Amino acid sequence: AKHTTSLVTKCEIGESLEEFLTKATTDKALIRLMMCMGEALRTIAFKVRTASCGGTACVNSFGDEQLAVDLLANKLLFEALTYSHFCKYACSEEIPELQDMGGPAEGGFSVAFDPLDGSSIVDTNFTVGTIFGVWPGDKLTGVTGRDQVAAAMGIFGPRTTYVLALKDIPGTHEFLLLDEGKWQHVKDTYEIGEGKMFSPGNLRATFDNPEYDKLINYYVREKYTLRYTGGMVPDVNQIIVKEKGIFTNVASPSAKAKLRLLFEVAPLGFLIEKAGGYSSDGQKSVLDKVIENLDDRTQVAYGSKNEIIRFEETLYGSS
Ligand code: AFP
Repeated sequence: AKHTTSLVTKCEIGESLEEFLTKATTDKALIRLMMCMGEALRTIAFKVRTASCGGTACVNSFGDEQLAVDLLANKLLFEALTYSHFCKYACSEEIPELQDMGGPAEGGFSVAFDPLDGSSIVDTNFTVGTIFGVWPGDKLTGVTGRDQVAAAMGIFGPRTTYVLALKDIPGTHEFLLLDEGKWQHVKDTYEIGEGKMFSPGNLRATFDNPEYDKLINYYVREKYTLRYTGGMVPDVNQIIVKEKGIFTNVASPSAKAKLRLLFEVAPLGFLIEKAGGYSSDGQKSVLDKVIENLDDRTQVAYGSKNEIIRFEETLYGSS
């Protein structure tokens, strides 16, 4: 069952992205930034769709240049943020260093992004995506995921969608890219219920992490359905769309944590928790972890309340 609030009742399914954002927040700078990122996602979707793949890279032309699609996505996102005029610092997973985008610190934002997550599965034509988180002001370290004012992912699958959440309103909201280039509001998620579906990342860690091995065996024994693509964006998005399930990426001594807190884990944590789900690094919500360094890595799980309780108890419980 869905619950609505007065703000959300005003947001009608079928409306455009701009109509939605205008009703959702009074922050004009944030609206502009989210619209500009939408423009970049639209272009990235086209570039992914028309890339030619061979050897080790998928390339597409941009002006006179031939660029690998992940580098192209990186460039397009930096351009969109400059054009928004409200981005102070931006930082990409490709080069984890702060770039001054020229926007104001006061009233502006700093943005961290993974331009094309799953770049190793572009050639196989699996779904890939862009992830970004928006923080107020000029700080991307010494902050937590909970400080984000917005987070989003662009999903380049059979359909292109822009899935976003804003601090000001509940829910995680999905927009579909139409043929004419507009984003149309198609779905809201407010609750993640229970359901036996699992996405086990970094499975090699079960070799020397007996607790993770125990957790995976539980899913198998209980006949959970396996749904895992190896792309974090589609794997996490399915929890939001199906409103059930669990995604895990657990570390071990020989298979260290690989996912980045700033560029991937915190923005997706914001989307999941706004959708009514839960997140954990094994002990606490990933949104409560202080981002010490731009390149911090962490293990993570996203899912329903009971799945996250089971995850924490199996990994770190006393019994
Ligand atoms: P690439 O961008 O190198 O393809 O990595 C994708 C990713 O970071 C994330 O999207 C997946 O959840 C994770 O890697 C998959 O890791 P496993 O190989 O351990 O499943």
